[in-house]
Parts: sequence; C-alpha cells; structure tokens
Amino acid sequence: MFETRDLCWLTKKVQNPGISTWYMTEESESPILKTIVREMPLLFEGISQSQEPDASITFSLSNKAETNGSYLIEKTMHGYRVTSGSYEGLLYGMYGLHRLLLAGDTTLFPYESRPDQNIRMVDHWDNYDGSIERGYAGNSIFYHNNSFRGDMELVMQYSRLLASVGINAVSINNVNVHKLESFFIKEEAITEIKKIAEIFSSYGIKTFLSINFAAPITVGGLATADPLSMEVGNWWKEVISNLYRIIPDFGGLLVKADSEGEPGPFTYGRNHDEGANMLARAIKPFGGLIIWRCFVYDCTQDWRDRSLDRARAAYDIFKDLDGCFEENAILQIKNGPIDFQIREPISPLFGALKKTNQILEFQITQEYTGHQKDICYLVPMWKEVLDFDTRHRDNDLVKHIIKENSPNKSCSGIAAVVNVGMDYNWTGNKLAQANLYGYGRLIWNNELSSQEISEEWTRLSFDLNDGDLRKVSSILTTSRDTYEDYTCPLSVGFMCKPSLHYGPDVDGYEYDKWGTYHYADRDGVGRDRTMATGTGFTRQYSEERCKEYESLETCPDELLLFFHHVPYTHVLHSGKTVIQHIYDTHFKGVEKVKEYQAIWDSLKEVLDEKAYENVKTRLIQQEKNATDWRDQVNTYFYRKSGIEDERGRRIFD
Ligand code: BDP
Repeated sequence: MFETRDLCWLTKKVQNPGISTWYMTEESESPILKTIVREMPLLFEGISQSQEPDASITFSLSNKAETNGSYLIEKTMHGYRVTSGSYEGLLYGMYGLHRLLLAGDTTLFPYESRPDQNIRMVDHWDNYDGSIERGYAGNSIFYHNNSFRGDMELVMQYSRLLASVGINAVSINNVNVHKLESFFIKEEAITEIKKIAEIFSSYGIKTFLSINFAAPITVGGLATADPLSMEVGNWWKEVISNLYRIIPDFGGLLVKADSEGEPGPFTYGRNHDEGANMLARAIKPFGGLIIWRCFVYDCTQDWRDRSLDRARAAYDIFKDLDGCFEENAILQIKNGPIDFQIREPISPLFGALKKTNQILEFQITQEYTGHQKDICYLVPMWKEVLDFDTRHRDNDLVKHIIKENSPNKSCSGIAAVVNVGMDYNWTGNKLAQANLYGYGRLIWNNELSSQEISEEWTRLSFDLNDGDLRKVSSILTTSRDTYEDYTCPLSVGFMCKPSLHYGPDVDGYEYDKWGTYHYADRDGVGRDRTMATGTGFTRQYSEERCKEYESLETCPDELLLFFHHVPYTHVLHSGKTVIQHIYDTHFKGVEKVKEYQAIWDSLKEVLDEKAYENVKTRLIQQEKNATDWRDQVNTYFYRKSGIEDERGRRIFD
C-alpha cells in the first residue's frame, strides 16, 4: 500500500478565517513565484490568490538590492505584508509567516529576519546504487539501483522542507565519489540531474555535485589528473562548460581529496590550493563555486608512527595556504579536528584561517551519535561550536569568524551531512526531524536557543498542551548530554564498533590503523596532545586557548581526555576522580533513557499513534544500547584500573 510521507513541520495549516486571500505585486515568470502560488494553499487553509491589493496577505518586492533572502513581515489593515529584496526572501517570508501564525504570537510583528550565514547547505552522502553512506532512514531519495529514481514529487516535498528552514544549497552525491558516480559529470547524467536541480531551484536552492579528483583519468581517459597539467585543466573546463550549458544556475563542485583513499593533488606532488584553484578558475566564468574539504589526513600515519596525530592534519595542511585560494574557492572545515564525535574541541583552523573563504561542516546524520535509533538532538552541540570564542582576537566567535575571515562574504556559510532517506518520516526516528529542522533554523538565526528551537519544532509537529510540549522538548534538549554520558567519557572518543559506529567496542579502534586511540592502560587514559609531552596539537590554537588546553589546571573537564593522558585518580574540576566520573555518568545515562521512556509513555494518549510507536520502539533499542555501553565501558575501566565504584554499585546491573 502506498504510504503518504510525513509532512514533518509543514503538516499543519494556518486555520484563520480572516486570512482568505493573498496578492502578489510582482508579475514574473520566476519559478520561485510559481512555488509561492503552489505553496500558499498548502500552508493557509482556504486561501486563494486575488488580483486585488487589499488581500489578507500581500507579497511585494522591495527595491532593496538584497540577495541574501532577508524579509520583513508587517501587520496591515487587511492582514500581513511580506516584503523582500529578492524572490527567495518572499519565499522565506511565506514560510516565516506560516510558522509565526502557528505559534500564535502576534506581538512579534513587525518581524524582520535576515540570515546570519550566507551559504546554508546540506550534503548528501547518497550513492547511485541507492545506499547512503552513514544513512539511517532508508535508501536514497534520489537514486535506486544505479539509476535516477526520478520521483520528482518526492524531490519537491524535500525542497519544501529545506526551503522552509532557509536552506539554499544542496549537494546530491557522496563525497566519496565511486566509479559510477564519477560519471555524473557526463551529459546523460547531467540531463537527469537537471530535473532535480530545476525543482530545487524553484525553492531557491542551488544544486552541487561531488566530484572525483581523478575523473580526468577515470572518466576522461587522460593519463594524469595533475592539476598543473594544461590538458587536465582544459578537460575540466570542457566538463564544466557542458554542465552549465545544461544547468545554467548550477551551484558548483564539492571535493574530498587526498583523504581516506580518495585521490588528490598530493598524488602529483601538488598542494591543495593548486588542486582547488585549477577547478575554481575553470568554474569562475559561470559563477560557480568550488567547495574543498579540509578533512584531509593520511589514515595510517598514526598507526605507523604513534607520535603523529591525526587531529593535527587539517591545520598542518591548510594553515600555510591561508590567502592562497581563488575568490570562488571555499574551504569546508569539520567542526572538530577528528571526526564528528559526540564531544570534540573546535577545529583549530577556525580563527587561524584569516584570509580564506570558509564553510563550517556539521553532521546531522547521526553517524557517531546513535544512528537515529538513539535520540540525540544535536542543536546544543552546534550552538557550542558557533558560540565558541577562539580568542585569536577579541570576541572571536566562530559564528562571526566564518563570514569575517572569508574575503568573499557570499562564499561563506555552514554545511551539514543530512539525515534523510526513503523512510516515510524522512529521518527514521521521528524526533530526528528536529535535527534537520533545528539545523536550518539555527544556521539562519545563530542567536536562537536550543530550547526555543526544540519547542518550535515540537509545536509545529504535534498537537500538545504547553506542559506536554515541554516534556518532549525536555527529552530533546537533554539528549545530547545523555548520549555523551553513556558513551564516551570526557571526550575520549571512538570506543564504538569499528566501521559501524553504533554500540560499544572499547578497544575496537585501539589497535587499528585509523589513528583514534584512547591509550587506556592500567595507570590511566587519554591522548596526550600537549606541547610539553605529547603530540603538540595544542599549539595549533590561539595563545590563550593553547595555554588553557595545555594545562591540567585549566583544561575543561569535558575535553580532558582529548588533550591529556591522566591517571584514573586524577581529580576533575567537578571534584570527582576520572574513574568515578566514568562510573557515574554511565549509570546516569541509562537512568536518563529510562526517564525518557516514562515521559514518552505518559504522552501515549496525546500523540498520534504512528509517532508514538515510532519513538517508543527506538527508545527500547536505545535502552539496550545505553546498557551495553554502560556495562562494557564500566567493566573495561574497572578491570584496567582495579578501582571500585565508591558507591558500591556492581558494574553489571
Ligand atoms: C567519516 C565517515 C566516512 C566519511 C568521512 C568524510 O565515517 O564515511 O566518508 O567521514 O567525512 O565520518 O569524508
């Protein structure tokens, strides 16, 4: 039976008999205006388009030459007026009005909204065979069985979700570009991609493709992919001009090079600016962008030589290239120096790169954070990153740096690996929708709080009274801490099952080649990354942050084991020993999950059955997962240290 998909936070229509007509001052063939025509009756019950300016809602283009999507909503005699300097802004204004009216707070008008970040992107790690690298909500919405799925209705539904939270860019294939996907730059595929891109574009979203750096060889049949070879440069120019001939408003290319087996400029003794700039120059005449990832490291180096440190890699490679990139090239930097762990310090490239366009990269898909089985609302983590002060200058917050340190402000922003798939509710776990929603809302307005966003999402997604709404929101807002509690203590990281990245395997990566070691032995635990005795990673931060992390006196508890190797009896700022902290948090994590179950059960009567059952089933899995983590981590450290839990709890419960 065909199952209609969840409309997520766009499920509810505004029910207001006073709002019956809408009017558009512009007459244009713009696809975005056509989108507004189609969307209005989906968002406002019983509304129809009018030819008269005295309609309940009017949209008008102002003559402010703004292209970033800002908009203004004012109350008028007849209802509301949405104005913007761009069509995109009118679209965002429409969704904004829908959201505000559903929230029922009319004191907010006039309401002016401008995005804090320019590029607001989601990245798909979807493969042509339909699988998704690190996908936890079913198969790809774009591909099936090495062909384009061709379900344009689905792409449209997805575009609505993205545009409604302000996303304006999407990359549609995996950054690991396998053989079949490397042919996406050929005409046959581009014609298919064009169909997808047209829909996205009618929602103000630019389409990007990930490419394989060795494509000149594998696709073009050349003998080399050397970025300084004239032949290679010309080959890319031709590929790109063909792309733009078919998709004139194509966004650009995303590149993962010299990382985890992907080819790159290093193969030819060239540097990353040489690789990125060659492509940037080829795409510049068409107004396109090259987004170049900084997730570059030799995945076996720490294994070969344990004095080396994977955390240092991005900075070591890119810091000296600051200022060397073309104006349409952008570096995409993961939030932490390693890889999307539940707790990491900030990437030291933020603040250190002062003359380079930059995009901060988050992960919405819950690779290391519970696979969308466990609840883990990630907005609190993202907020910490955005609000982090690098102390390179006064008040040098990451959320400002992204734009300020980018010479070309329009080439800066935030991207994230997205969490959607073919599951009827898009994200597997209904509550994981809050991460997609929250990501969009937060990167548009960096000042929103985690709680505001979670309450907003809950209000748009369920029909609950205030008390019940706060219950759902309380699960969300505490869930990141809970996941951290029962998994990795004090930012130690990577105690998960290798490759899978779900569930515990305390030594799973310890003797493996990937360079993510916790160094637990009978005396202590943690990676020494200090300058004094360790890998010297702390040196990559500003002077002030470096001092803070270098010293045990000042290093924040939650980052302790990322920077230091300490005895189990080391006393934290919290007053607890490391070992006791490990025991306590792991017991607490499981208790919190049981609390979530009780809260969720108490909502059975007021939630729709499907959503209720969806989360209930996952909470059962989460409890099992949390218990496994608790038992394995606690037993492991008990056996290593030989130190009893001071509260006398048995490690296995
Ligand atoms: C890691 C994932 C891997 C990705 C890689 C990346 O495990 O699947 O290919 O990141 O970001 O987190 O390129």
